[in-house]
Amino acid sequence: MGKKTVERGLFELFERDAEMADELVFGRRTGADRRGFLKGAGLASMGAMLGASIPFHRNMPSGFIPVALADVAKVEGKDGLQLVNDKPLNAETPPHLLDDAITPTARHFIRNNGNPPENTDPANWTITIDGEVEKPLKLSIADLKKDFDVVEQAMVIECAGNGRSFFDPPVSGGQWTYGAVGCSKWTGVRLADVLKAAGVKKSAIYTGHEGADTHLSGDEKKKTLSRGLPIEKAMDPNTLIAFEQNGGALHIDNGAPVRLVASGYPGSCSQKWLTRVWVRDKVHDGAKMTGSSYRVPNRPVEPGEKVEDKDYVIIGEMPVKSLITSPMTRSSPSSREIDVRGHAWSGAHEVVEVAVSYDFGQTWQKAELDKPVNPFAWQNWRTKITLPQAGYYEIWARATNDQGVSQPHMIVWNPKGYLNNAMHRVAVTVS
Ligand SMILES: Nc1nc2c(c(=O)[nH]1)N[C@H]1C(S)=C(S)[C@@H](COP(=O)(O)O)O[C@H]1N2
Ligand SMILES: [Mo]
Repeated sequence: MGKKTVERGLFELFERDAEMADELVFGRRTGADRRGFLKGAGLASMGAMLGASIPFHRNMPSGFIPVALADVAKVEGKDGLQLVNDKPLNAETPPHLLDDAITPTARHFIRNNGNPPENTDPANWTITIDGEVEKPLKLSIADLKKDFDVVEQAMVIECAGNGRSFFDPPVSGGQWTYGAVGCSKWTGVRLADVLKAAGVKKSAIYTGHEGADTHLSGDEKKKTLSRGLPIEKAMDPNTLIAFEQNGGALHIDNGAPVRLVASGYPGSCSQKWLTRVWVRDKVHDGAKMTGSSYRVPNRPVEPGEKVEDKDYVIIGEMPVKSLITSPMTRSSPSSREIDVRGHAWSGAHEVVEVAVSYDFGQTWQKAELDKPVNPFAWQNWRTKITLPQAGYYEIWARATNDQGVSQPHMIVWNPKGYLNNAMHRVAVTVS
């Protein structure tokens, strides 16, 4: 951690966290068209809209939009998502709207790096499988359905940058709070079955994925994002080529008509608008595979410290995490007996315990925890707490996985703001 951060101590970090969460839910909601203006707005105009000066404005990355001025994203087929960025479209789901066991399509977050393709007619779509294979394939969606086992499973997709807005000092990139995560039901075929049909050569060690989205600049030669998977993860029977979301079509911004779902890895590995799986004999080097993209230093670093390229590692499995979806933060439940519930997940591992605290971590109460409905689904949990007297409380949740690994109190700072799995905290007042 940076010196400054350590000196400020635990509670100051926490305070910022709680404030940002509160503003996310209760912040002023302005018209979507103000957003473009906001991105270019000077300090004085932002201050005027907030009704206050911004003492720490020097810590705000360029293009940063104060969460108190965030908008509800007006996207057809989506419900209540908060806009994180408009170009490319990034929108997250406030925790209390993620209460369902399975995330409805309308509430699945959106993380686009470019513009979705214009023509997404499933009848004309093809996916090419080539590279280190015996027999390259070109498959339509009808071919996928006809030639391979069709399976359906609930799986978590979480952006590696979820929680980035809580980094201190701040880092550039989408200022996600809690809601760049969802667990929809995905129907499709196993990527492994398709790769086996193509005949994976011994030389294969990685996949490289391509999608039909276009670069924001309009330059057709530029790729938005092309990530890949270690061959073992690509061959995992739970890695799917999915053509249905919750029993219907995929939402256009979730990759219609067809996408990869490689749950347990950063969301970026789940290529949307999938057109090609290129099997490679080296680690894929497509757009956002190198540099500091989806990579973290192999050791804790000071903010601002220079990290050599060889000291970066590609993010693999995502960490253990949980979310409190009820009560909603900064609410005032009518009783001191409160039903607390949410979800927990941990890469490829099972969560074995979720505990809840309402006394700032002094004591913990175990929640009732469901088994995952299938591998890579999040696990629902619930418990009832009885707050001892009137006043302000924070409800904290902490998940522990089957390796004995729990969520931390604090973020391990890294240059791009990835992998924040600090405990979720929700504020309530009771009388
Ligand atoms: N083709 C393509 N696939 C993509 C992306 C993208 O910009 N283009 N974004 C990735 C990232 S960074 C994430 S976190 C997930 C988000 O999936 P969602 O938008 O369906 O929630 O999609 C991934 N797949
Ligand atoms: Mo992401």
